[in-house]
Amino acid sequence: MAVEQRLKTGDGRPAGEDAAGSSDDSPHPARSSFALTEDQQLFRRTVREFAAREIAPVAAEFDETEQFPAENVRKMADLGLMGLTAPEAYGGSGAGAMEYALAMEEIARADAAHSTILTVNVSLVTEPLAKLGTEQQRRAFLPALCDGRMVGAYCLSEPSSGSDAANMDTRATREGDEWVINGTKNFITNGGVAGLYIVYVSTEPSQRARGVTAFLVEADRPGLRAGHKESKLGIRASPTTQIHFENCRVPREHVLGEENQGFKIAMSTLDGGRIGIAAQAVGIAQAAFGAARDYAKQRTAFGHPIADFQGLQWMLADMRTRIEAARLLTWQAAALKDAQQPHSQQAAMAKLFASETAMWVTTKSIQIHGGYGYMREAAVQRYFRDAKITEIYEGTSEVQRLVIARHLLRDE
Ligand code: COS
Repeated sequence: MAVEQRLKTGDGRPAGEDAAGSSDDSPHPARSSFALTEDQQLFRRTVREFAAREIAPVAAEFDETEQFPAENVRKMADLGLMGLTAPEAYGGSGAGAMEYALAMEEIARADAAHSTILTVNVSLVTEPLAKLGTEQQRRAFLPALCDGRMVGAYCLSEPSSGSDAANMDTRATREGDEWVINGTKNFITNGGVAGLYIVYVSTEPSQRARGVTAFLVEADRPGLRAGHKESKLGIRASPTTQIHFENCRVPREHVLGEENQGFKIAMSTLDGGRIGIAAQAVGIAQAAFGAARDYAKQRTAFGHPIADFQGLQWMLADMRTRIEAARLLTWQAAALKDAQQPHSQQAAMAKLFASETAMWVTTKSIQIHGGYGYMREAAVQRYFRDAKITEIYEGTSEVQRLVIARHLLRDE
């Protein structure tokens, strides 16, 4: 509650709104400084302390058992994180994308799986609901999504379509005032534990991307069924399942936004989500860097701490430099979003660079740990496994490059 209170009593200005000046070097200049405000520093410290106290000590155990950390999700909600960017009128904390990036980094630094549960709830569910939902839809779902009574899930991918998201087989047909959904969604984070699913469905198949509609579907609606939980390489405390729809009837009032505009909703939602994944990757990389630095200072070889050797020093220097660059790209994308400027390309750049940084840094961190880093009891092997997904979900690195290339060829 303390954080929520502080967020609400802050100056209320989204982080990007103090943006000033511009640089000829960037197609989308947002701000001239990335110094955090006092409120943001306090917020970051509070989330860091919370994550170190409540999440880090249990991260390995939840990874091992693959259990959903329900109690910690409620604690994140009590802190105002589950509804971090949702309006206060619906139980949210009313914060901006910058605070969201700070929170994602700190939670991911303690445990990436917790941050995955968080990012889906915030970016992929509460944000489009708050932005496009009717008053009735917001009142029905946002308070419970913000206070931890339920988590949300985002259903876009299918067994035969991931990167080519518009190529979906799940169909909805109109019957009177209802839509009837049939099909299967794949790799759904929070699957089986979510209370609300935002489901992207083809309603005009011949129109491809222009014939997709977004639906709000409650977990207990007849015809919706979660499949078996996937066993994954990393982020194992975050459940991933298929979601099956078998003649699942949904009232017309559960359409989110306009009919046949769902693909744009899905894509613009991912623009925000990719900032969250970038921040998550920075958090994982930061954790791996910290572990490597501490180990290098205490491990001796040839009569010295290994940190005395220049080869290691250069590795640590490169790790720190890449992390800092990834963080700044992430903050730039967040600041653009807060300033309500286009941020699709910058979010893609941030996710691309931060996820590849996380993979690179976690690999180097294991190298610095030597054989100890390869052992299951070493935290760094979990960071390495968790990092990989950031190059894949919410758009692979190849899709991020495609998005960036389309923008630079079209806009410049
Ligand atoms: N915001 C708003 N609208 C967008 C948009 C965005 N970021 N990106 C695309 N659109 C719109 C386009 O403007 C176009 O609208 P019109 O039909 O009015 O022209 C429509 O959406 C279709 O866009 P496009 O032609 O670019 O679609 P493509 O089928 O070529 O797909 C990619 C583009 C590959 C970028 C998209 O499918 C994608 O992001 N795939 C990855 C999906 C993903 O991240 N999956 C992970 C799921 S969560 S784990």
